[in-house]
Amino acid sequence: MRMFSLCVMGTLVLLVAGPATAITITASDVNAALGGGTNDEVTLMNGITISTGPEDIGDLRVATNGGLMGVSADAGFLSDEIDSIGETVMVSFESPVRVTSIVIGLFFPAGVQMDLRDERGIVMTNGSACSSGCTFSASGSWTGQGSFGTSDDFGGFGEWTLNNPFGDSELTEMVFMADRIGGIPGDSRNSDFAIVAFTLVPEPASSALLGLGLLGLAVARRPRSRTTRR
Ligand SMILES: [Ca+2]
Ligand SMILES: [Ca+2]
Repeated sequence: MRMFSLCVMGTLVLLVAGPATAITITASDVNAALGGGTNDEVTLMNGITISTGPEDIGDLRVATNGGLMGVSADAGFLSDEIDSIGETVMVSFESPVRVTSIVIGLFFPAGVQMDLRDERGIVMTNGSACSSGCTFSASGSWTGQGSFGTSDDFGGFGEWTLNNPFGDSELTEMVFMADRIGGIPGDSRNSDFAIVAFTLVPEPASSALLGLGLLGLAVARRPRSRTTRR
């Protein structure tokens, strides 16, 4: 056990000293943390927390639809999408990060999958880029930075990728919600989507702090004195 702890600590020391590497969180990771069930908040590796956000309508749920696994909130018309009834999904980071990509699913233009309109979503950040909300639409438009597009022509169940969505902005929070197009809440043909994955790069300072935090955790978890053992 002691040797194992030393190995873990050695790895963490390397992590502190090494360059920041990209971390990708998938819906599968969230599902594993949820134990395949539902909850209003779940904490993943590296101090990343996903919750139902300030609105707290419904619980987090990970569902597979058309082969695509996505994070949703389970209230509203569809339990496998973030509905436009005010459901939100919030991703929080312990320390500032730069988000390099976000993959959105079940996001269709008008005429596909019974959607009457191009679906539209909103992401808000506490960084400067989208603090007042950036919109992404199944017409392919995006009001943030970087690029937004799909390569599967909706065969992959409406999978879209936002690349470099917030530029160089550092943030500790992203809040996703569906836009109430036409003001019709709860209409499945209005706007709803799921979060398939996102990739982030810890900022250098936070990367070091993160490593130190984990190091502290490893030290705290070292085997206690055996004097109490009978
Ligand atoms: Ca829902
Ligand atoms: Ca949808």
